[in-house]
Order: sequence, then C-alpha cells, then structure tokens
Amino acid sequence: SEPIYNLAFDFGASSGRMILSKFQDGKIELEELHRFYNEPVWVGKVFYWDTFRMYHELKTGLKKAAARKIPIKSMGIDTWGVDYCLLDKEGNVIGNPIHYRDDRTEHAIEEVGKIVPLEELYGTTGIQFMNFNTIFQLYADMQMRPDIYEKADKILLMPDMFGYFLTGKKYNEYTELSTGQVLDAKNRILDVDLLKKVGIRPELFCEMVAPGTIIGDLSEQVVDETGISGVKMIAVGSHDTASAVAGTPFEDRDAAFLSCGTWSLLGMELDEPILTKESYEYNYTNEGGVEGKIRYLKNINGLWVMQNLRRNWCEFEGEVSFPDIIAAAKAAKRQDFHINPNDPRFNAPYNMMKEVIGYCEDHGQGTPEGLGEIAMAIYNGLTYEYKKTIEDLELLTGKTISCINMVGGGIQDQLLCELTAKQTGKKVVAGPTEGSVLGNVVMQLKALGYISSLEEGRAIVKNSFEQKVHMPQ
Ligand code: ADP
Ligand code: LRH
Repeated sequence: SEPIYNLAFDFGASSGRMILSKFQDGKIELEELHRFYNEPVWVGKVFYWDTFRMYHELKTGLKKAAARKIPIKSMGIDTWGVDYCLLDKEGNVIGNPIHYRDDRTEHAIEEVGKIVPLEELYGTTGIQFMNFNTIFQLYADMQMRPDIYEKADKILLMPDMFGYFLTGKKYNEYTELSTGQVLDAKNRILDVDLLKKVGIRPELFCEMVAPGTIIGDLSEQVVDETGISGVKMIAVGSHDTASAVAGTPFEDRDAAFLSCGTWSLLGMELDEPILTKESYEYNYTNEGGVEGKIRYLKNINGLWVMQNLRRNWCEFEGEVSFPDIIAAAKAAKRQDFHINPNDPRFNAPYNMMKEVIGYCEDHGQGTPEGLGEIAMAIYNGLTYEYKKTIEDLELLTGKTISCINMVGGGIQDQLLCELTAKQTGKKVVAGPTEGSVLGNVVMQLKALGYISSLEEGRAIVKNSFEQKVHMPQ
C-alpha cells in the first residue's frame, strides 16, 4: 500500500523534536528530522519560556520536512502541561509564557484554598495539587501582572499557541486543558463555577476541541516561509503525557504506565475519574485522555534531577554523558544513598550536585562522594517513589497491577528500568522511547480515517517497535 506520512512535534521540558512518521503495511517507522534544546530564560526575576525561539525551531523542522518533497498529510503538536500565553483582542501575544518552575505561584494553592476549599476544588477537577497548575498561574497573574491579565482576551495553552501561530485559529485542546485544573473531570467541560469563584474570567477560554479534531490548513504565510504545503493541522492529545499514554502498548488492562522524561508520570488508564476523599488525600490526578479515557496518575519530579546533575557536572567538573553517569552509579562504593525527588529543594536549585549532597547530609546519611554516589541517591529516590506509587495505585483503584509499561527518553537508561523492576517487584516492559510522538501520530491517523480506534493504534505501535522486558529478579 501507499505510505502515509505525518509529522509530530513533541516539545518536552528538556528538548523539542520534530519527527516524520511513515505508516505502511500495518507498521509505523519514525525518522527524527530536527531536535533542539529547550532552554528557558531568566529575565529579571521571571523565568520565561523562550517561546519565539521554539516557534523558530518548529519552522526549521517544517522546512526540513518540506525539503523531503514527500506528500505529508498532517501534523500534530504536543507539549508539556499547564503553561500558556495570553492574547489581546487583536490576537497579539501580550503574556509571554512563564515557566511552570517560576516562583510566582509559590503560595497560590494556599491562597486559592481560602476562597474555595481544596477538597471542593478537587471534587470537580480531580487534579493533583501542584502550585503550577494553570488555575494557580492565572490566579498569580491577577496579582503579579494585572495589566496583562486585564488586557488578555484569550488564553492559549502551549500546544494551542503553536497551533494558532501556524493556522491563525484559536482553540483549547481538551487533554492539555484538563491538566491545568480548570475542567470538571466527570463531565469533561470547563468548570465555569470554579473559575468564577476564583475570579478568573471563563471567557478567556476558547472553544474546547477533542483530541483527533482536524483544525485545518496552515496559513499562507507559513506555507510561503517554510515551503511546506498540503499539511492539515490536527489537534492530538496535545498534553505530552496524554500522547505518551496513547502511544503506550499496554500489556493488558491491569498494566500501569510510567512515562519517564523530565517528569515521571506513573498511573493507570481508567474509564471514569476517581474523585473520592481518599484520592484527594493521596493527591492523585485524573487527567483527560484521548477517546474519553482518564489518566489516573501521580506526577513525580523525575529525571529533571538527573538532567541537572549532568548539566552541573559538565559545568563544574567536566563533560559527562548519561551513559557515563550510569557507569559511575554502578561502580559507586556506597549504593544506599537516597533522596526524595519531590522535596521542593529539587524544583529549581542553582546547583543540583550540592542539593543532592545537602539532602543526604541533612537526613543523616553521610556525604555521597563523587558522581556515582550522587547519581545512586537519585536512582534510589526515584525508584522508591515508583514503589510507593504502585502500592497507592493498587489501593486507590482496587486493582492488582500486572506490569509496568515504561515509555519516554528515560527508558534508554537500562539501570533505571532494572531498578524500577527490582524496587516495585513488578515486571517492567520498556518501550517505545518516543511514546508521545507515537500517541500523537496515532491520533492523526485516526482523525484522517486510516485507523478506527486507539486500540488499533496501540496494536500497530506494538507491532512496530521492540520492547525490552526487565524482571524483578
Ligand atoms: P522530556 O520529553 O521531558 O524533554 P525525554 O523523554 O526526552 O524528556 O527524557 C529525557 C531524559 O532521558 C534525560 O533527562 C535522561 O535522564 C534520559 N536519557 C536521555 N538519553 C539517555 C541515554 N542515552 N542514556 C540514558 N538516559 C538517557
Ligand atoms: C511532562 C508534563 C507533566 C507535568 C509537567 C508540567 O512533560 O507534561 O505531565 O504536568 O510536564
């Protein structure tokens, strides 16, 4: 049969990539056309995304795709969650996206909690309380950049924003909106009452579109600038974690997913949200998935800690790669150091090496010496969180988890996969690495009618990529 070509843009917090997908004879092949570091910028005390640079890189990706001179049917964009840009009435960007690690939301949960009791807020949104959720960022904007907030006519979350830059159309995609804690999780609509109570204008939001909606053609200007043509923009599961889960070939219905990138997202796919008091107390999230599914999961501050250890080590001690870190960890004399990666001190420290060492010392573990012992403290900390989360998930869902399907850049780290199996006592099936890209592609193929369901898409993914099994022993 004729090959079907699609483009997937996947923007993670550490890098952005543009991937060409070829679907033919029941198999998908991926080819990376463009990859770039995603480097946020301090301007004064505000920590911003380098938005227009990312858009520039996106167009570079489109130029590379155009140069291939093949008929590309469509493209989809997924990005990390919760962040957004604000537009004025004329459609100009007036609120450059601020990084979710910016500290303007430090006390926002507490403050919003005085207006709406947090249990009530959880009861409709079902989202894990994290101070950077869209609702808390908007609340902080009202206090800290009131002029911009007042002038804002529309909010576009990051994938919506790139879609708008490319097509001129304003929309909010459902999965990305859901992670911002502004939706009614059960009815899958904007929680207008909640927004009004918090003082956020519901009119800021655009029409909500479901994953798998064909948005339309790229603007003439983009076609002229990049040389790409005939490509339809499709809103996919535009939250990267929604796409990662969509691209996970689950072993069975009782398998958990673990999306391993800057964050570790560990959970299960459910048909309906769990909004109980218990779920609130355990602070689990019910994010919207594709095909009406719920991603019931825990956000764990993941390989962010390792990324920063590597960066700081390169800056202060000398060049190291991730494989070098793995080798050093395996050779470390002491293997028992451990941190709690969710401790706020690891959110955005100036020096991650010092922070890990400081944590171990402050918790009476002594001083980790060298790269290997510092790295082991991170591995043990992360995989211990996985173990705890698996236990909690079993309790909260009433299911016994059969295995863990791992996807994301982090599965290139064999040691992490092995330790995950060992700590959790569960079989780990790792692969594919580009889970988000595949979920993105699957939703495009579905929107265009080449496949009929997510289930069919996942079977194609399973048939197309190798997976590696790690047993607990
Ligand atoms: P994001 O999408 O959040 O930007 P990725 O899914 O690309 O993140 O995962 C990035 C992480 O994957 C890195 O922080 C690192 O820990 C891990 N990683 C990437 N490449 C390798 C490698 N060659 N070996 C081991 N780990 C790797
Ligand atoms: C992962 C992710 C995750 C979190 C965070 C902000 O890239 O999207 O689901 O919400 O970024």
